[in-house]
Amino acid sequence: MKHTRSIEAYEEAKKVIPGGVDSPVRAFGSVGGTPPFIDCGEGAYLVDVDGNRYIDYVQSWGPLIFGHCDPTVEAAVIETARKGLSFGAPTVLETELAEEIVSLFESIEKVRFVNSGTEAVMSAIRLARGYTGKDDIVKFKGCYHGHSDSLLVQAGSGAVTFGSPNSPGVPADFAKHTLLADYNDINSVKACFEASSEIACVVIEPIAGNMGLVPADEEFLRELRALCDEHGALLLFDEVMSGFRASLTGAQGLTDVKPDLVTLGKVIGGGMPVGAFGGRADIMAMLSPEGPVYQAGTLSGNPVAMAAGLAQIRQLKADVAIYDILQMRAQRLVDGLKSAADANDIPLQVDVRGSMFGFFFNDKPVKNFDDALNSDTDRFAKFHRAMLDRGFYFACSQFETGFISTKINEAMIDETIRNAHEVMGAL
Ligand code: KE4
Repeated sequence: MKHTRSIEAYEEAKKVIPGGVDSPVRAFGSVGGTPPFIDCGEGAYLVDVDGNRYIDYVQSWGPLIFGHCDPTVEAAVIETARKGLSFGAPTVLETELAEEIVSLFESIEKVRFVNSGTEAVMSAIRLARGYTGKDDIVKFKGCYHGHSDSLLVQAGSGAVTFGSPNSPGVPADFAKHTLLADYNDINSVKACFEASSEIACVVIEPIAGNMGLVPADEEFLRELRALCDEHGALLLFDEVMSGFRASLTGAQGLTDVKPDLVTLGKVIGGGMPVGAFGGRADIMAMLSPEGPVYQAGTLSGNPVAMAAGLAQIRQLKADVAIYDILQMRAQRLVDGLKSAADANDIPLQVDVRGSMFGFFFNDKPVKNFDDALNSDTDRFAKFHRAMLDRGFYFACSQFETGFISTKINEAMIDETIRNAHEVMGAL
């Protein structure tokens, strides 16, 4: 593959954009090499500025469940854009998308739209703090909830559960209100509740997708629910990634545990900038202008973005069997990767949840972030680069999740597996 134009584009970008990218993971820092600059998408494919075509297993990190340039989504965007791009005033499109979400998520009685997953989680946490009158929150090591200050924290030293900043610019006074627990470890959550009587909410990805794919154990979620009830803390499911990806009703559709608040994003925007937070009506009633908790946004509920999200959600609702097909294809892919690894004595852990898939170059099952960190990231980087050079675009980090879109068919998956066998042989 030739990458002349991407290399040039990257140099130009770095002159005016920090790191040449508008989101750090796109710089390929953990896999090396020049990130392909994309010219266009075509169904299952990405096409870069050098004309190289890739089967896209990232789909903009989850939003594009129908692949690129889906005709239904595209038509909705064009038709809506022709009526105006933004009004800063209410439109019925916002109500329509809110009604779709409320009708699907039992735990969401009311919902508000924002412009990103970060904004959704940041706002939901402020709402939880406002509703409970408490300042502390609990998050899990390895879970990512966007880049708002309270969530850019890491575990303090030793057994200390209180957070310390993991980025310059986050005041220690903010970070100390965030307590860290270990995913799938209820005792570490109990330790947080022993360390603080001021916990407003526990925020969790019920299917973690930002340390690689690591689902929460059902029993763990049940115990988490009980602990929150016991201590008067709210349970916030961050389903920005798993919502409409793990099932039509996200991770909630796969467990009987119901959260108090939910955040959504990605698929509900159809590729346009949309996030959302919602939950129990009594909690959402605290939000301005009804209640005292302030939250706002110039482009929140943007009509073009709403139209794109509606076009995706309505297609999904109209044909729920899509999820069985996506899950079967995800399973076909990871089973193929596993057989390729086994044939070359390479330890590989694989997992699937709906249209989400993950694989770790690791000889043990991955249940939390410490396990994930034991993965062979060098081997992952070699695999990623070799597959990219053969036209297969996987997430550019061991600590990310892959996705299947409706445009990725079995022949494409089998082609991917054939190439993986050759690549694994050279690892
Ligand atoms: P955004 O602000 O990036 O729209 O959403 C933040 C967010 C919140 N919650 C979860 C569970 C998420 O996965 C995300 C964002 N996901 C990453 C992909 N792992 C976005 C990719 C990027 O940072 O460029």
